[in-house]
Amino acid sequence: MRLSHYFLPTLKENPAEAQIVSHRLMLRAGMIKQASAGIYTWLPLGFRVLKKIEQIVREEQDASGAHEVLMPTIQPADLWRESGRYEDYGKEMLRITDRHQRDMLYGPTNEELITDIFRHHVKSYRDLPLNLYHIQWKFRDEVRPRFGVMRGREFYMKDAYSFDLDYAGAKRAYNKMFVAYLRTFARLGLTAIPMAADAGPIGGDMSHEFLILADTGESEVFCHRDYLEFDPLRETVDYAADLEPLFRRWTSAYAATDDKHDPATCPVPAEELMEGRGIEVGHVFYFGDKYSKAMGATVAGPDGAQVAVEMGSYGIGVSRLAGAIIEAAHDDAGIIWPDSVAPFAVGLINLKSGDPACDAAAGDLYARLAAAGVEVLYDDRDERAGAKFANMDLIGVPWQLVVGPRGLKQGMVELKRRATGERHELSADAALSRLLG
Ligand code: 5CA
Repeated sequence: MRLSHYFLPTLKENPAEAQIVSHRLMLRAGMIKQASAGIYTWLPLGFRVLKKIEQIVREEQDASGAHEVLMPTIQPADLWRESGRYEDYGKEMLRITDRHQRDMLYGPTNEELITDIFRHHVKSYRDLPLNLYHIQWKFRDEVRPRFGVMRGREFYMKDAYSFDLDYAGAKRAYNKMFVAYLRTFARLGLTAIPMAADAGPIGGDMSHEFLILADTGESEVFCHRDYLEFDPLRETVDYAADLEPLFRRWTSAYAATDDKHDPATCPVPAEELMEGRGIEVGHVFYFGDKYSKAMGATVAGPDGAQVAVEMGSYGIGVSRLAGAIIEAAHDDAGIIWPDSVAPFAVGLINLKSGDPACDAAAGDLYARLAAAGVEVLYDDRDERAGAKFANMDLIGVPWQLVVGPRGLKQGMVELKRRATGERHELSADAALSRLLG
């Protein structure tokens, strides 16, 4: 992508309305634009990141055996009357009346809709286990939308719903999602800590939230240092195997949010306890037959008797993750994207656009990287070098490849790693093989 042809409306000044660093940087880097409180447009750079996050989430859901569907954003109120949540959900639910005076709503979550799909199509235990997920916009009319995409009113969520015949099956489904979550967050460059949690308006008997540590997190967390050493990507996972040992291992160390933490009973000695703030990026729930019973989602069991299925639901805040990753990875100059979600892999800077030698060398590098399938943002604008460097640092592209007249005379270009600031002067060919290798 040539920057001269792109739409990257960066801001020089810090926007006054942004209280936390991720919100500030997302606005400054031209990733998002507020449409109304807690409702955002994703501009081209932000949209690229959102899609990358979504794709990693999708790959790990697929690997765990879940099947993707796409449910609508607008749901009929009657389904929620069946579960009893239509009144309970309160003011967070955006209620809509259509032209026929039918009560509709913009879905804040999809337990009812998916249970309706299930009861319509699945009649026998032989069709279980089943896990269906989708990645869709949700609306919750939050009292205090804030922190940009971190607590929005409209937000993008992956939610999965599992159906099993009995508790043992439901726990297997829960474990699969649990492991898939740890892998997902690790691939996004995050250390996510699973913590036993309350089920809130989703309801149920077992629940874990996944938090990443960041100073601007909304909850206070306490956990054993060991969590920082865990590496969910170290081993490959066989989803057909019993994952209970893995689940136990990952929940064996102490972790608690402030509502559950009691210094008097905490088993971890002070020197091994980490105390900080956390951002909730995922939440998993097991709630048994709460919805299946209320909505008549039963299957014929092996003995022919009707059984209300055991369910769980599993959410990941896809749009929140864009902000959360920035909270975890930035410096004074801007964002530092992990390679896995970076909007571009390489930022190519031409220090003297219009100079025939620079244009030819940068143009050649651009073409060769593009031919190799590398996503490059080529700053070919007629701008000062300082402005180009600052811009590339701000938007956080992992590698910067700099072509300037002085270096070219020696046959050299410069390669800089955004995360470490490490720079190397090398030939264009050597730079290419570093980037392609
Ligand atoms: N039905 C269940 C699981 S599918 C559910 O809705 N769970 S949730 O309420 O915990 O939401 C799932 C995830 O969505 C949260 O972990 C969080 O990462 C994200 N999320 C929730 N509310 C917001 C919000 N207002 N803005 C951005 N992300 C949010």
